[in-house]
Amino acid sequence: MEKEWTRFLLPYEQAVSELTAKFLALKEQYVITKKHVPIEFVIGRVKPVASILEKMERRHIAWGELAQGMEDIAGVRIMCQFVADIYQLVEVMRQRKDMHIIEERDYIANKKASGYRSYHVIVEYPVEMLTGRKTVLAEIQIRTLAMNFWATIEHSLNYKYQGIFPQELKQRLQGAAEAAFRLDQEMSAIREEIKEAQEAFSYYRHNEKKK
Ligand code: 0O2
Repeated sequence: MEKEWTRFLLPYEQAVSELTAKFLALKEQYVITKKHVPIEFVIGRVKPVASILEKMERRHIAWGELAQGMEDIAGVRIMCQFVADIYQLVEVMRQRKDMHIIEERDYIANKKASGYRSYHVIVEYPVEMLTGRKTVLAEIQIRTLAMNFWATIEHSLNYKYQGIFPQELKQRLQGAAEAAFRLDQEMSAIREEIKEAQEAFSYYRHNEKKK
């Protein structure tokens, strides 16, 4: 059985490492433009077998339906500074020819009941295997640093409470999610002000030189 899992997960391992490398390469391309870099860091993982089995049971997914029925066996997470960076990256992904978006879930515009915010993009991604091309599904989660901070804490608490949070903790987490989102909004507003100030300053310098 262990061997079967290893064989099944191999293309997913490859997809995660290729996608992670591609988003890091994209970051490098932004870096050399000397403009704002919309990617802070990138991580990837293949879902552990125990989590796959748990989700198969919860969602009633049969072994034969696994490849199509579970979209997040290959998972990549991209962290950004600003909310606008997330939408910029989604637009970049829409233009790419090496991955095909089949679904987008905007949990920023439509936050989850838990308070969770993030942008999920499900892609079909082809990997070249010894036996030929195999297309797998991968979930790309794009979030700000503040959203990631919240999700990481909530995820570990979820593990501790097995998804059944005491009411007070649930409310505090929802409150913390809103605080994280206000921080994102505040940082975006400050960024816009800085941009405006910089533009005004370079306009002033330009006109001063002409005098
Ligand atoms: P892990 O360890 O990240 O793999 P479901 O998986 O049934 O909850 P669905 O519809 O398959 O949901 O996919 P969805 O909701 O688009 O995204 C699932 C993944 O998003 C989760 O994977 C988490 O990574 C993240 N996520 C979704 N909702 C929450 C939430 O309320 N809190 C946190 N912290 N993360 C969330 P896994 O499998 O739960 O975990």
